[in-house]
Amino acid sequence: MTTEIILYDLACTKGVCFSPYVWKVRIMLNLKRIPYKTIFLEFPDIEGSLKPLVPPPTGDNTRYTVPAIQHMPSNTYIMDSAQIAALLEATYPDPPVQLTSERGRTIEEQFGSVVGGSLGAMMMPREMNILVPRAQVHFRQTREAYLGYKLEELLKGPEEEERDWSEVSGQMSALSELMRTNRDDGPFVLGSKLSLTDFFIAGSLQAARVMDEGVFSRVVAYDGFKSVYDACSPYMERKD
Ligand SMILES: N[C@@H](CCC(=O)N[C@@H](CS)C(=O)NCC(=O)O)C(=O)O
Repeated sequence: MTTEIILYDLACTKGVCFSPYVWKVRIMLNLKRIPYKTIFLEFPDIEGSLKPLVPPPTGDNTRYTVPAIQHMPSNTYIMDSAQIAALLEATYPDPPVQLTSERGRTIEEQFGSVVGGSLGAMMMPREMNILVPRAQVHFRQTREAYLGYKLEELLKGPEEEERDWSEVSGQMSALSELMRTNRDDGPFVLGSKLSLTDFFIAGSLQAARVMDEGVFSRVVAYDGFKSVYDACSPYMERKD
């Protein structure tokens, strides 16, 4: 089969996709059976590799980021998961994926607020562990610049982490319930309809799984998360 898409992904020492944003696109490619090849980029190589290829970041996006794709038939290069998803949906409409929805937006916002707090902080030092040394240097410099303190300060002992998990349990349960609103129609957040929100949630869980199986197990203990992850699993078999 002729390659239709080149997918620029984020490298890690395990040689598999772990970025939730790239997973959004990769699940679409796997689901729609679009022939693609992956180019994994280390963090410090993203800007240098993409700058000559894709239009500069606009609006809220100020950085060069993965995912980016080359759509070979039209020789189009684009960056940003939402824009890529829109191109894929317009070009390969079968099977259909709902790109946006009111419920999806609410879920992504609430998920963002949990991950933006203690859970995200918990993952950052774990992410360092799956990067090659020069990517670790880049990760540390960029993250410490916006955090304003050393990454080591995020490292917590098991008891403190336990406390963080119990602090977010109310939010996680509420989010899980929200994801199961349409449970009678099917396993996805919109019931039987697949949407980009499912792919972002499943991709985020897969990211956690690559970094720390224990964190993954804690999140799939919530029904809503498990339902979406399991339903997307057939489209996550190809990881590279
Ligand atoms: N809004 C972007 C965000 C993508 C994003 O943040 N990607 C991260 C990897 S998970 C990245 O490329 N970061 C580059 C860096 O931190 O230098 C999208 O949805 O595509």
